[in-house]
Amino acid sequence: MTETSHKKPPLSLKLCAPRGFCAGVDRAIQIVELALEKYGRPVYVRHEIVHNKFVVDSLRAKGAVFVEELDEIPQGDQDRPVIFSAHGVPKSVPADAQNRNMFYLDATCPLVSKVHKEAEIHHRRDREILLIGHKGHPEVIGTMGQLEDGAVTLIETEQDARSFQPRTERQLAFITQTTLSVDDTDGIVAILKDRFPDIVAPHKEDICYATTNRQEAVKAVAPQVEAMIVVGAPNSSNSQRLREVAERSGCRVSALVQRASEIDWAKFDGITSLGLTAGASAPELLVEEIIAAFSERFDVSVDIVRTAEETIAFNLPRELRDVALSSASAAE
Ligand code: 0CM
Ligand code: SF4
Repeated sequence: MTETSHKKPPLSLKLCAPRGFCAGVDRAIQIVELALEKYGRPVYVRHEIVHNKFVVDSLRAKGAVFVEELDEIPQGDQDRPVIFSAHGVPKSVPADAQNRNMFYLDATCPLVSKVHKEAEIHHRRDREILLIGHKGHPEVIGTMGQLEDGAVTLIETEQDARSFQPRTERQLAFITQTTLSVDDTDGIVAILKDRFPDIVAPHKEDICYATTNRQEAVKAVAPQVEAMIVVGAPNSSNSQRLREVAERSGCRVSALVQRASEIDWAKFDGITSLGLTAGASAPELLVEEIIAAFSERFDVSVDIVRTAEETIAFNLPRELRDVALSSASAAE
């Protein structure tokens, strides 16, 4: 065999930054880890703590038990802690936990809780509330569940915004899911504002900083590359949106993969440039795994394309601060 036949084709890999874990995911995972450290195993978690199988499997191996509803927790374990996922829960869930005398920790992202509070304020001010979001997503179920059934109308599409008829004479207000497409949401909001100029908007965007920053980074990279890989799970809303943004920004191939083993190599045959990012719930380890898999087939050169700096961090729940402090000082 000649030397040239061994040569791998060159690949310019543009790594989006920011990518991967956000402050809310970091906090949620820490809550499970610290709860295991403080209370021992098992610790129950209602719903995937974040939408990532690798994260969930790692925590399961440490003693976390994942359930979808509180009534799946066996009678004998009702004294064990239960943690609510980063996506938030309807008001009925903590109420149910209290009725069962369960000890719970809330890992709802503070930026999701902020939207819950907006819903309550609008309701108190007697406004009719619209929620822009995706039906059936746990965050949407949680946000709608802050108020009684029927108090919030879900708007999923521009068509919904066009056909929506207020049910009351009350002033309108809208809130949104935190992980939406910035562009799609702008389109829906423009229609609502056009039809209802007095509609009350969030003071500060409900789409979170992490969602916005990761979409911006993909927009910067996508026009420079033939293909984009987003590391993330199919049930991760923010990861799905990144894949769409890449596709709409002109990438010929735009794939969402959980692990390197899911890559459909035929799609990447002959490419010379690739963009790579990760949803807010995808660990950096999995990004490294993808780079290693490409490096086996291509002569990869990596450039980082940074469009924002992120410094935000959230406080842990009071109950876990002591154990957080002692594990931090043990690590020093
Ligand atoms: O909301 P989404 O489906 O994007 O959740 P995720 O677990 O993938 O990301 C973090 C969050 C939240 C809320
Ligand atoms: Fe919070 Fe945004 Fe991260 Fe969701 S994606 S956990 S809302 S910071």
